[in-house]
Amino acid sequence: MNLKLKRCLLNPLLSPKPHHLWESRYVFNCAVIKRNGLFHMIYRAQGDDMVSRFGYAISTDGIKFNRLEAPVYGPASQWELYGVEDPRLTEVDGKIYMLYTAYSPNGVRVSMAATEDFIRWERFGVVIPDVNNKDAALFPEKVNGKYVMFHRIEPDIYLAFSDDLIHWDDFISIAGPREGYWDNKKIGVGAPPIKLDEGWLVLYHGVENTARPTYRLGFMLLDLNDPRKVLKRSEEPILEPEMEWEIFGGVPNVVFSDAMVEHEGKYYIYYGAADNHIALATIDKEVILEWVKT
Ligand code: BMA
Repeated sequence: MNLKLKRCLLNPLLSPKPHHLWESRYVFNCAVIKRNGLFHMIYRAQGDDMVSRFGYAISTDGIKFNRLEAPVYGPASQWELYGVEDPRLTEVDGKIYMLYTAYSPNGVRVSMAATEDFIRWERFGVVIPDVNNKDAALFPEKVNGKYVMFHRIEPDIYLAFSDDLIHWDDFISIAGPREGYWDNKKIGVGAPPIKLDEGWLVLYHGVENTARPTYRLGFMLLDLNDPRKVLKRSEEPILEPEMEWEIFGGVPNVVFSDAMVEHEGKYYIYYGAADNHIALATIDKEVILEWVKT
């Protein structure tokens, strides 16, 4: 079965803006959520100071985005001295939550914020202390009475569970690198999961252990009632660096996604290309449904 994503012909969708100091060098990994018929994108950007901040862009068709002049989110604590990275957005109980990586001389930590308008944010700070951790994404609803989050303690994808979204425990590794595969070094979750009748559809990235690590994308399917169980995992990558702007850039040979949105019978997968641009690739929902059923 061909699970390969199709690139949008207008790629890359967003690139750095030389006259915006905060996004003059790189724009890349982004979260996207569809709400009231609009696509809202929170994207990672770096300017001359190389500190990561988040910009906000909005679109009616998921392809042409308008961005704000100024970032909407930036470092605000000791944990964020080097910046805020790789946002992932999930609507839970009618509220929009963002999990992201706080980066500082003391390491990387999973942090959380919430918003109603993508511009004003309520900050909760670090939610998983004590351990270097990133690639976090919230499930859109409770599973068996608990909130659930993906996170990554190298090299595996983990889950954590919570009663209140603030205190997290029961860390458990659910999947790791596969020897002899394109994801043999480390893996991390991509977008927040999408609920299907057959299970949770999860986009993830895998890193290959080569001199210059290559980042590619794949799918997993997790059990609906017990997401600790991996039911399926794509054998081949669904997207890998092939275009010039995916192979060359801030960090070469990287496709890295934080966002998957259902739209008009397709999944729209937004990704950072070579840590330099934002691009879009899609797959028909029917193809996914066929894959999960076989
Ligand atoms: C990861 C993250 C991503 C980045 C990727 C490739 O560790 O920091 O933000 O896209 O590396 O450089």
